[in-house]
Amino acid sequence: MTDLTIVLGNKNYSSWSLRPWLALKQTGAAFKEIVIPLDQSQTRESILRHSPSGKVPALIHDGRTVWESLAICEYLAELYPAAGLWPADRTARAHARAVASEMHGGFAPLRQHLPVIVRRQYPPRELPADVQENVNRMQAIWQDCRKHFGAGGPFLFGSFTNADAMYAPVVTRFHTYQIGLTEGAADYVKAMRAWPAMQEWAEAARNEPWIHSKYEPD
Ligand SMILES: N[C@@H](CCC(=O)N[C@@H](CS)C(=O)NCC(=O)O)C(=O)O
Repeated sequence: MTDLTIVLGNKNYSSWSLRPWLALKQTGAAFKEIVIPLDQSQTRESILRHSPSGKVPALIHDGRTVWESLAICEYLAELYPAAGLWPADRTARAHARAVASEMHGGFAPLRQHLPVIVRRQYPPRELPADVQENVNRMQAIWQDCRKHFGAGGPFLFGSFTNADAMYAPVVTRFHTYQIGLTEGAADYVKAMRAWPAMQEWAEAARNEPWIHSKYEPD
């Protein structure tokens, strides 16, 4: 039997952990989880026991370690080709990889200004211009993917792929901060939040004991 363990930050706050965890769920494989609470005195030491970068997530498969969320998603796509973690069509696949990389390397203003807090919802507020620009670009990406490649289902490329996994923490942020969205983007957020794996993650986040005042001040 395949020996798979994913090392994660706590689910309420760890945006990067959600991505490969969703991809792993999509493979249908059995796996173990190690959850390390973020921002505690022993966090770094605990993560370094599993991940050479000192960051989560990391995947441990048959004794080898893969770190960096996008690298883990790529690895899972290779390990489980039947899971369809990248679209089968080459053009769609190139597009999916581009939007996944754009997410992995970009959108710093949004990531800084709107931290992931899965279990909370806050009243809408005005966004700084650079954050609003990120929101607009993300909605444009989603609309473009849905229009050209999304006919087969509710996700960016029809069925669930690594591109959806990469944007999943944005979906939770848009919900948490009640960001005003176009109809198409709102539909996508709804479909993603209804996805059983997303619901399972949200439920686990709700039940976590750790509360960091840095993220949840009230
Ligand atoms: N580029 C990395 C980012 C990973 C990352 O920043 N993870 C955060 C948690 S969401 C972390 O490990 N923080 C712990 C720390 O910095 O001590 C990836 O894609 O996996």
